[in-house]
Amino acid sequence: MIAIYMKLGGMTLDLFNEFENEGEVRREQLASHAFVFRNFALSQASQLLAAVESVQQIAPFRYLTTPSGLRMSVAMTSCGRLGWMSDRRGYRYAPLDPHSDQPWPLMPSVFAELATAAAAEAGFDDFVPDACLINRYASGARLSLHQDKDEADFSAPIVSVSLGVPAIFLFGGLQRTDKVARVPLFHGDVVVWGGPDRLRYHGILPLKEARHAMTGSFRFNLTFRKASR
Ligand code: MD3
Ligand code: FE
Repeated sequence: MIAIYMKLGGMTLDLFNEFENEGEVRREQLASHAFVFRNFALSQASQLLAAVESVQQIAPFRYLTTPSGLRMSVAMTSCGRLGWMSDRRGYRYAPLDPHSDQPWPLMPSVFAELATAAAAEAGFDDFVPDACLINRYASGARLSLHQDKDEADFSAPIVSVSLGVPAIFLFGGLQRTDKVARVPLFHGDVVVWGGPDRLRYHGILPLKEARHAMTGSFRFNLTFRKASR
């Protein structure tokens, strides 16, 4: 195996790996309009991680505070026209990064193209995201059960890309108390959900201590949304 790694901002990038394209794309259906595409992003993983690195140079990862005043364990940043925000005043999308008072970094074309292709694979044509939230999980970081409902338009799907250390994703129903399924998400997996499944409760269990050759101890998740109409 030939692999060349480079350290950049604490993240290890895989510059050349002849087995990078290993793993065939497999489709798993979670619900009528929710799919996991295993390995869908695998061949692009090093380009995606390089793009994460360039976004975080301009808009660094930060720990947001929930409206109730709790610090989230997942570090976040955004790119695209709108970025997701949380503070004492609530959850919302905003065009400026509050850390710089500048627009969020442009959405890298490798991000936008992957999101559009994955949505089409799930039957959602012409998905053009205007917001990409980048979540960074260190060991122990978690996302408790929630719905994604800060967007102006629920008719567009959501696309999520998992990179690095695997995680267990909780897939629930339309009520918080509905039974949840546990679905492992691995490096290169892409999840697409929309239509009647758009408002399902979901979350991520605390990340296990582990290492991935391309991300070290981290898991990154890219979530693509259409936040405005
Ligand atoms: C929702 N992120 O940022 S996306 C979020 O892995 C968020 O960082 C998680 O939830 C993460 O808001 C999970 C994966 C996902 C997959 C399937 C779903 C979310 C889903 C199905 C229905 C609803
Ligand atoms: Fe979510």
